Amino acid sequence: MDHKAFKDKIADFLLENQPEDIKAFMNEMQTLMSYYKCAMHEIEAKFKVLNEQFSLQHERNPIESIKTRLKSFESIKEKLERKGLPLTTDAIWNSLNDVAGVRVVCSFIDDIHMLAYCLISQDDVKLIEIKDYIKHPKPNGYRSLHLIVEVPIFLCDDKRLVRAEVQLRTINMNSWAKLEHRMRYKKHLSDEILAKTHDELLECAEISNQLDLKMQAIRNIIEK
Ligand code: 0O2
Repeated sequence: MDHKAFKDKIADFLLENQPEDIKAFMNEMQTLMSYYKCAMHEIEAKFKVLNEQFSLQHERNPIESIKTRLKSFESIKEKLERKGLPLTTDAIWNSLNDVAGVRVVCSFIDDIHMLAYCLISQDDVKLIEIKDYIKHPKPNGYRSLHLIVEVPIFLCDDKRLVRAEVQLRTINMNSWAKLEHRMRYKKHLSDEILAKTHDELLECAEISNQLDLKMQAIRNIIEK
């Protein structure tokens, strides 16, 4: 979405609501976003601990990088609209699981499943949903392991259970997804361009997967 379209969306939102409602909504949003931010940091810290422990035991780091992101207001609004839900903090809290996102990029495919298992085995982490786009890649070739998890965050006088989406991928899956995201994902491209690029991108995803499988096989030989 370009800058103008985004401004128009915000303007629509302001027109549809009374000033006092907007103020209350903005305050609630701020609180909600702070909960999501805390959950993201909790999960990031858990992965950092796992990486550290693994490097002590096995002298290598399974994690290449960890990125956290909060879903933008525009993207939250768009997703609620797509699901036919109102733009309220209740709808966000009850129906969106990916406002807080943590992306973990791993060296090898096996590390993805090992790290996912270590995370969801922790007794303060509740697994809500798994989408295994590695076992079942999307038709365009997209691969990643997605987990929706719920973690507690501890406030001064309260505790909240917050949901977040964790995406685990290899370096190769991440490179493909980043480029595909930049070029094609959610872009309003013509059917002709979509058809023309579909097979090429799928082929790139297959080549990238071959590379992951070969690297994993080499590592297995070395570690035996
Ligand atoms: P962005 O811009 O990355 O934040 P659901 O939550 O179940 O209602 P959703 O949101 O489609 O449905 O969930 P899914 O399938 O788990 O995908 C969520 C995220 O995975 C996306 O976030 C992307 O980050 C990534 N993703 C999924 N499919 C693709 C794909 O084909 N290509 C690329 N590059 N990334 C993909 P967002 O919020 O849609 O987008």
